[in-house]
Formats: sequence, structure tokens, C-alpha cells
Amino acid sequence: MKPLFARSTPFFAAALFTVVIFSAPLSGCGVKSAPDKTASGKTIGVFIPGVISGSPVYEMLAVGVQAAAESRAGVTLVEGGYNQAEWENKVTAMAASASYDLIVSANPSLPGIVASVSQKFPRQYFLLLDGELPGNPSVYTLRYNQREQGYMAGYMAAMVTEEFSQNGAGLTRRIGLVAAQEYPVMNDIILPGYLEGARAINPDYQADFRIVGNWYDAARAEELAADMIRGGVKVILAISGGANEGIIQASHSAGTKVLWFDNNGYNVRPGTVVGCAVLAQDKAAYNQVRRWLDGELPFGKAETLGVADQYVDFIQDDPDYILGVSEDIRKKQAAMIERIKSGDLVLD
Ligand code: RBF
Repeated sequence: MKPLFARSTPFFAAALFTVVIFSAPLSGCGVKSAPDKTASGKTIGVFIPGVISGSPVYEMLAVGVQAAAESRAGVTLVEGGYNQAEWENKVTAMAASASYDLIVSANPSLPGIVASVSQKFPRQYFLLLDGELPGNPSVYTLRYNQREQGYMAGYMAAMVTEEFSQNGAGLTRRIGLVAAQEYPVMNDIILPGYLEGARAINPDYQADFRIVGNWYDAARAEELAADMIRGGVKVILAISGGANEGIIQASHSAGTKVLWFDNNGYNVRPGTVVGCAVLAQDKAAYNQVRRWLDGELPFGKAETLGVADQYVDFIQDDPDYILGVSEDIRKKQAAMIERIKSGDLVLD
């Protein structure tokens, strides 16, 4: 499929700016009162499971929905906040309000919440990204192949670690992952995929896996990262939302490296961020909302999209990647990605 819009285009930047402005007043009060109506009268409520600021997956979600809706539907953003115990009540309130023709959300905990809300409000339609729920006639889900995403990060983490060792840093075969919290996709797909990628470079690799406990505490993430680095880890994969800043800080101070997840983060700290394994959640939100507006979203269906579909990728053309990583490593990474694309390396 031809990409509808690429990351970091002026269009994307403009759309993001719009979303940030509109969502700012929401952070305190949660729900915007009157949904935006348009000439066509269609309304979309976007439930953000957390807050937009600091979480690229949610920025991409908001941007993609807004861009697809354009003048064809009114969009209301509802930030659920960091108290996950409140999310089901908030989604229930959105459905109970009967204000939205479609509720859109994204993360692996939403299918469970929506399965329960949908029993009470079977006529409420849902579009869920980054999660899976097959067979519910009111729900469409799309998840990403995060084994591929984790694998690409792990392959790079190991190659960069090997280079540190060759340059006299002492031999370590450990790579770091600082995650905000544990959840099945993290423990069963992303972490194993990350390790699998590293072990393709050398089977001795082990992961140092630490948990922040929430998606915002940068100070705690910095402590965890610093402790890992003291233990010899040279590369840390950051999956902690707003807390990622702490991982960057610890790594920058120590001269070690970070791998970024979900969006292009090279410019967060050029030279420290040496790889970005990304999801096209903006494109997914855009395409699926357009499908819904055209009456073609297949409710009841659960799809999984990956590297070959251009929904999971590793950003190789960023100038900071080219400056920050040796040509030898970049060539090996490119060859591995080509093997995934061609179907030679299958990571289902
Ligand atoms: N990712 C974020 O970037 N920010 C968040 O606030 C966030 N909250 C999450 C809450 C739960 C309960 C779960 C299961 C995942 C959350 N994620 C969050 C992770 C996100 O869905 C995805 O797994 C990661 O971004 C890696 O692609």
C-alpha cells in the first residue's frame, strides 16, 4: 500500500500542532462537554488511555484520527489519565452518552475493557489500535507485529554493544530494556523479540529488564537506567512514555546509547539515540477512520500488520542515524530488515 503520509512531513507537523492545541484544555477535566458536530453529523470520540503529552503512540493516534475526520466528522479527545482503574468507567461514560458514532482508542488493555462495555452498549461501535479482539460484531481491532519491532531493536542493541566491547569497554553480552509497566504484550512479545534479535548476533545475550511502575516518572527511570549502566549495560531500549527522558539523561551522562520505540526519536538526543523501531500508528488511525467513514471498516475482524505491510519499521534514513552509527552496523541492520521484508526471515 502506498503510504498516505510519511512521518515528519510538514503535514504531520501541522496536524500535531493542531491536536496539541485542542487537547491542552482537556488534561485537567478529562472529557470535553459537547462533541464537535459537522455538516455530515458524524461524531468520533477518541479515548486516550493515559495522556497525550510524552507518549508518541497517543500523539500519532490523535493526529491520525483528526486528519482522517477532516470536515467529515467531529472529533472529541478524551484523556483517560494515568489512573488505569478509572478507564473502564470513563469508556462506559462515553458509550452511555450515546454521543459518538465511533469510539477510537489504542493500547493492549482496551480490548478487555471494551469487551465488557460492549456487553452493556452493544450498539456502540469501537475501533481499537494496538490491541486484539476478534469476533465482536461492534469492534474492529488492528495490532502491530511487535515481535518484528522488538527484534529490529535487539539486533541493533547487540551490534552496538559488540562495538563497545571491541573498542575496549570490556565484554558485556547484556542489553537493557526499561519499560513503564509489565503487560502481556511487553512480557510475551516485545521483550522476547528484543532478546531474539540480540541473540541472532550472539546467542549469549541476556536482557536486563526493569520496570518504572508508571508512564511518567523520569527520575525513577533515570535511576534504573543508571543502575543498569553501572552494571555494564551499554544500550537501553526505552519504552516508558514520558519517563523515557530519564533513560536518555542517564545514558547521555554515561556516554552509552538508547534505542527508541514507536516514533522517530533521533532528535530527542542526537548521538545518544542510535535506533528507532517505529509503528505507523498515525497512518493506521488515518486509514481505519477513513475506512469507517466510507462504510468499509470490517467490524468483528482483528488484523495484524507488520514490516512487510509498512506499519512497523526501523528508521534508517535519518541524518542522526547515519552520523551516530557506523556504516558496517547500518549495512547489517539494513540486510536484516530486507530479509524480513522479503519473507526470508519470518517473525510471526
Ligand atoms: N505507551 C505509552 O507510550 N504511553 C502510555 O501512557 C501507555 N500506557 C499504557 C497502559 C497500558 C495498560 C498498556 C497495556 C500499555 C500502555 N502503553 C503506553 C504501551 C503501548 O500500548 C505500547 O505497548 C508501547 O508504546 C510499545 O509500542
